[in-house]
Amino acid sequence: MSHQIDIEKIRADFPILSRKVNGHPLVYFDNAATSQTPKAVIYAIVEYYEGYNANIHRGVHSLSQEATDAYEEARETIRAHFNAEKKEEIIFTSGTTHGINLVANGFASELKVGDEVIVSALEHHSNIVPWQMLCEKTGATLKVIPMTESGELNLDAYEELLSEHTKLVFVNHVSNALGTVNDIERIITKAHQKGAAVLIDGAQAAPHIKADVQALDVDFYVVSGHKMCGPTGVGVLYGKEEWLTKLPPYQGGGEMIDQVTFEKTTYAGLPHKFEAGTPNICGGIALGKAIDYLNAIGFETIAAYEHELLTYATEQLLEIEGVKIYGTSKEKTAVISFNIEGIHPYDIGTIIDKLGIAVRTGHHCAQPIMDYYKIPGTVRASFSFYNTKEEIDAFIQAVKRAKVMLS
Ligand code: 7TS
Repeated sequence: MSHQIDIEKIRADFPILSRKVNGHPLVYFDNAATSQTPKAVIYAIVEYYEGYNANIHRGVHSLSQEATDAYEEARETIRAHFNAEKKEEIIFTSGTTHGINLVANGFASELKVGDEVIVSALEHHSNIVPWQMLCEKTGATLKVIPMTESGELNLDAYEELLSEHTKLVFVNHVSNALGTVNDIERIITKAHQKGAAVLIDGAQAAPHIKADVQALDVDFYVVSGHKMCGPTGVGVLYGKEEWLTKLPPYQGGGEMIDQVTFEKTTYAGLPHKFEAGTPNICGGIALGKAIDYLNAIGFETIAAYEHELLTYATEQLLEIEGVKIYGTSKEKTAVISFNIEGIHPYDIGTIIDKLGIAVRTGHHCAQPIMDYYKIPGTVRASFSFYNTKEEIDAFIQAVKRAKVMLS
């Protein structure tokens, strides 16, 4: 019983799931792009703007105090969720992209010509481009962990890339395009043996896997709120205190200072040093509620149910002639990237949208993966714990129809 999910109850928490699209019940299979939002999170946003909207950390008045308390309570919820040792190690960002850029910017003063940084072949562009920019700025060299046909990383090759020149390794926990769960424990351990720091992009893991940053001993872990049932425009950077203390601030402005004169400014302590300006206060509070919501269901329950959906959908899809699935790693989240022989993914996505089914098509901001498979893109169906087997049946019927129409 521990893995049973009360699907009716859960679906009732998500008002959007009962709407129609193009005259058909919405089947939302684009969860890897953005998850849907439960009432608990929607109401937290409404309650904030109706009840205590005010700027934080600066007002003596009651509203400001209430908003500050709620925001800091959310930071504590996030700390506990990721098992960070200290609240100061939790930096609110606008999302994963912001978190990665913040760290990449900080490392500009850490790197020099001859240093090496390692990325993987499975990354989203937001975990590639900031590091390329960093290498351009510093003269450091970017090395790439190769991938295999099944969409996994070749970690033996990774170990050969590591050397005393390696300063930083950045890899995603879960690939957005293929769903591969990477062996980040091994990646982190091996990097640390060479004295390199590790940033894990947890954007795609956060809705499915509860990461324990202390057990992982990871240096940086970044996530986006909008992929884990929270709102858009808010995310989290976890960083070990020693690193966050060492790295320079990313942006200058209000709230990140200790003293300002025209001669010299001293910076505030953590986490404020990295939180210049008025943050997404409501977003942070709502993200805390989203994390509470996910934990109330339980990550083991979520993973077991989503795995059932993945297995069911994979079996059904492979029965359609001409279907090829990309990413067949044993450890996978509920993502299926596929093509049908001779048909462009965009055409499938467009036709099934007419039947109410939302999937993403294209390169999924992971062009190197598409280049590896020599394809322009895929159709990507990504499932969440609020999806059902009946929705998968509707999706399979729609794909079959699209195939007939496009063949
Ligand atoms: N890293 C990974 C692994 C991602 O999947 C994404 C977004 C990002 C970083 C960037 O996150 P953001 O919130 O800062 O934009 N991935 C996707 C996707 O797969 N489809 O749409 C967005």
